[in-house]
Amino acid sequence: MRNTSSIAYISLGSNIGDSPACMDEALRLTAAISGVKVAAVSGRWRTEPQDDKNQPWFVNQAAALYTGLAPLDLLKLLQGVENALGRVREWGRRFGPRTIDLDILLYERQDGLEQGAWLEISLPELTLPHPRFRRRAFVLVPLREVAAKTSTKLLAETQAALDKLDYRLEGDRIFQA
Ligand code: A4P
Ligand code: MG
Repeated sequence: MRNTSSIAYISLGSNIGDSPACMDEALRLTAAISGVKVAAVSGRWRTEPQDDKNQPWFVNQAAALYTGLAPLDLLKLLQGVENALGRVREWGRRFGPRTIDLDILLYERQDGLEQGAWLEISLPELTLPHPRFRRRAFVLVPLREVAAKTSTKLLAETQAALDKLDYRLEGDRIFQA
């Protein structure tokens, strides 16, 4: 599959209901998408809420996918997984609580000119690379774990981004003010 496909990195987050069960199910449904193979997953971290502080702590995880799907098709299918898991978007409240949030962080360019270069997209429904991930320890710490299994270049990138952040790890918890 690797030769005909790109690698995409996604972030999973949940802070309502049985978060580990939601994430198991989200990964199962993602792996069942035709044209997607889950290449690597991180461990699960308990993370301090960012942006909207007035909500429960999250469980966050990252995964690497091999996929031949175009980025917008992948996005739509991942939104289908969110909907299947009962994700209800609260009108007017961004960054708020959710059963499952699946974001695409990075999608490898397929032109083959530069190994490990990231596709740049700026559309209302899809921005790549994800515009906020480099300032979020809850994304970068799991992503670094996945990168250690898939890409030395991304491992260096995530470490460099984490070096600029004020955050703290305690067991499986990530604190970030
Ligand atoms: N969209 C644009 N670019 C992308 C992308 N790269 N991946 C669009 C996925 N979606 C993308 O997303 C809103 C719209 O973003 C979608 O219609 C999609 O077309 P959403 O999932 O409906 O809403 P959201 O999740 O509230 O917004 P968003 O922008 O995904 O929020 P974030 O940035 O994910 O923040 N704290 C901790 N500790 N852990 C968390 O997981 N998550 C958030 C949500 C806030 N604080 C958190 C966490
Ligand atoms: Mg989202």
